Amino acid sequence: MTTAYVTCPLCEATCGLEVTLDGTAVTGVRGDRDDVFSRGYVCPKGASLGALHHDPDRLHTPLIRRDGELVEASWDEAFAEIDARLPGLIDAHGRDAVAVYVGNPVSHNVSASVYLRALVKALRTTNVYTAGSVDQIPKHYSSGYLFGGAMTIPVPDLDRTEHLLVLGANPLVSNGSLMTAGDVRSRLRGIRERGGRIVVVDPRRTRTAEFADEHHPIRPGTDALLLLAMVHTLFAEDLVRLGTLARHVTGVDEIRELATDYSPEAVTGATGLPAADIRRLARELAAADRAAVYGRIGTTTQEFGTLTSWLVDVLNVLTGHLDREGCAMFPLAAAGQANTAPGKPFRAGRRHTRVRGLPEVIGEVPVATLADEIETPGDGQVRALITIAGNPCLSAPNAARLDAALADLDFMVSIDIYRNETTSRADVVLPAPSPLERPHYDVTLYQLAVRSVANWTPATLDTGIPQEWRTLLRLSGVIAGQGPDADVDALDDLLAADLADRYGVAADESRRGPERIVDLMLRAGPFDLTLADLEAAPHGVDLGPMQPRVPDVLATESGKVELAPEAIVSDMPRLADSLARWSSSRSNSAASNGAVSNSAASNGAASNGAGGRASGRTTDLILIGRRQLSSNNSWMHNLEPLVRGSNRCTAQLHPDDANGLDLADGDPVTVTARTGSIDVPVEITDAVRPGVVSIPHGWGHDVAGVRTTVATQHSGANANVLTDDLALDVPTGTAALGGIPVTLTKP
Ligand SMILES: Nc1nc2c(c(=O)[nH]1)N[C@H]1C(S)=C(S)[C@@H](COP(=O)(O)OP(=O)(O)OC[C@H]3O[C@@H](n4cnc5c(=O)[nH]c(N)nc54)[C@H](O)[C@@H]3O)O[C@H]1N2
Ligand SMILES: Nc1nc2c(c(=O)[nH]1)N[C@H]1C(S)=C(S)[C@@H](COP(=O)(O)OP(=O)(O)OC[C@H]3O[C@@H](n4cnc5c(=O)[nH]c(N)nc54)[C@H](O)[C@@H]3O)O[C@H]1N2
Ligand code: SF4
Ligand SMILES: [Mo]
Repeated sequence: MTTAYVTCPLCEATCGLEVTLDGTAVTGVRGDRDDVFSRGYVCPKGASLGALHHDPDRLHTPLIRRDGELVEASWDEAFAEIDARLPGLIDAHGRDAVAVYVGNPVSHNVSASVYLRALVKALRTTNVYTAGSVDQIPKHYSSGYLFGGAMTIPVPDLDRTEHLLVLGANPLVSNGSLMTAGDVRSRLRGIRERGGRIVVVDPRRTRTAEFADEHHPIRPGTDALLLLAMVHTLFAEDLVRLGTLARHVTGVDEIRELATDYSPEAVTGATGLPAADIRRLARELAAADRAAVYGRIGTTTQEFGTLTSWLVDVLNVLTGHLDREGCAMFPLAAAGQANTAPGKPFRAGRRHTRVRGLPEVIGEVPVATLADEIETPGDGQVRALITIAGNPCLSAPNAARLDAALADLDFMVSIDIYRNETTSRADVVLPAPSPLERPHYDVTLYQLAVRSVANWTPATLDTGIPQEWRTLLRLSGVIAGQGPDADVDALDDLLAADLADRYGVAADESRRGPERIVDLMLRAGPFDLTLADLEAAPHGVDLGPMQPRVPDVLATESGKVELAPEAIVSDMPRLADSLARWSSSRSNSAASNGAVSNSAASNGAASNGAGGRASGRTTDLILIGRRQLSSNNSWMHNLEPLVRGSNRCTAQLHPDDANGLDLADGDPVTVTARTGSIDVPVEITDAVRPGVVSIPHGWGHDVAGVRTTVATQHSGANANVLTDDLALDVPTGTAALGGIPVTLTKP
């Protein structure tokens, strides 16, 4: 029997876990009570790391498509196949003919995230897509223009704050996002135990909302209006106090001007929140000494993702709650913190996509247009796709269209641990090691952590699957014309030398792969650590709470916080239009006699002008998503312990809306949107706001060709058949996955 201490790579919380093994069999996974950050916390997913490792459906051998079927092959055969097909395709059609899609787990995988750079560099394609464009890109964009760096994202100082205003986030289920906090539950409890307040704005009464002091069930997609009305109130009531930050901020007068028309009364109809409550939210935020406004997925994957993300921080600045203890602060990671050295000011839209002209942001383009780029002939048409740790057939908007488009590709390669809804479409599938088979250090997420911590995890097990960095370098070698057997170690030396040069430290030549890279990042980092220091500290190293970082952290042209950048403010007319449309649709609608809380009038549909309407056996509603404690986006449904009980794919519906359709709990219902329709059972609950239907994403596993036995038995339906590839946050092209108008029909 042995024990290993590992950092869980499954979500952003970076919990420390204690794994017990009998030889190579994992016999138990529990929270590591001595972990400096998570102090013993573990969630159902983390506890399933052993089950994941031993899942018989996990891939161990490459697959190659022969006569239409994926069959097992050796690594040499797989790379020979790639070498036979990919370089020729690039020669014939150019660099942009190959697209890359990078999925969420890459952010939690140092091997993949660092070495992906080599692949993208070798490819030199502009068609780089990531899960970021169905996630956090609006926050990179707003932070980039406000503070100068895409990773200069303020996070709430959870352990010291006394007032937390949460919009569109459910940390008690998601365990925190763009806010890395091991054991977020205890940290939130701490706020209340200190006598502080937690206020949640969410169309659904989530676990976090239930736990909070207050919940405001906002109409989806109207957060920017709420936040502007709060800004309006601050100016109207002379509550703007920048404090010591004042000399580092420009644009305050422009903000006052922009908020003029957005009084609480002006937005109350659209948001569904009483004007008196909006005023009170603004006053209480201003009055709190230590406070932070925080927004997540509900604020980024919506029609006004950029404006909302921006206004979250505008409020933090105007109330003096940026860069101060207990407020929204800039983290400092021990390794790789992107904003420690002065860089060029952030700029997006340096190029645009071929078909729809959507902007590049942080070197990526929106996955909402990947199908367009595959389907539309012409110079630069995407003919090959490489996916790494992604499942866009379940995670991207208008998923059915994307799935169909994949069949038009000339060649597709996937690196994954499963043969899933996306990788089953590939011509070559390359297995990646399970989380317990690879070393881990969370280079990405520690940059967003509420405390500076560092924890290194060596690989616990080895089943012979090559490390992902080796696979990525070998693939880079093929693309660089070095054939199927490139000297991976030589490529690794080059990459390490390049990084050592950039960071100004010498690489430790006794190490290689991610070990060497993390070591040099640590040594170049602000805490002067080495990998050996972390190897000697299996429960992690705590490096203290966040510290003020302004002005050094700012990298804008002016060197200040630029509160009203043109690249963001230019989206304001779209918001004004939506407010005007909402007001006119409401006054024209038969159901608009004042009541905003009944389902017929509360649909809002600000984006399409339709009034909420129940007629016969159909009703029009607004779709939002829902994260589930035992799900991990699309990919852990193959583990029996995680698909038991309440972890089901249902359409949550308010009793008023269910009554209108004469639906009982558990009845099947057909949900139809512009892009398609799905059948799901209804779950009647007053937790969702009237006029809103909530369906979780990541389900829909009954697809031919997959090898996920358990998931297929618990299939559920694919919510992204309903989300619309045309519904975008315009400045960034990020998909508006929430706020989609749908029709429910009782079959
Ligand atoms: N258990 C579990 N944990 C996860 C994941 C998982 O799948 N399962 N996924 C991980 C990933 S990839 C991410 S990005 C994070 C996300 O982390 P969170 O953002 O905290 O997760 P969600 O539960 O999606 O919370 C979004 C909330 O926004 C609300 N919402 C929807 N539309 C609107 C709107 O227009 N306005 C407002 N104010 N609210 C709205 C939803 O009702 C929902 O409660 O979670 C991570 N953690
Ligand atoms: N409707 C709706 N859609 C959404 C969302 C929503 O809230 N609502 N949320 C969006 C968000 S926030 C996100 S992040 C995306 C996620 O979208 P994706 O990243 O496209 O999908 P995942 O479900 O995370 O799939 C991850 C894949 O990586 C594989 N994998 C796991 N670990 C590894 C590894 O170490 N190496 C390799 N090579 N593969 C690995 C898994 O088997 C799985 O196939 O979904 C988005 N889609
Ligand atoms: S909360 Fe996240 S990091 Fe912690 S055990 Fe669960 S999945 Fe792993
Ligand atoms: Mo995400």
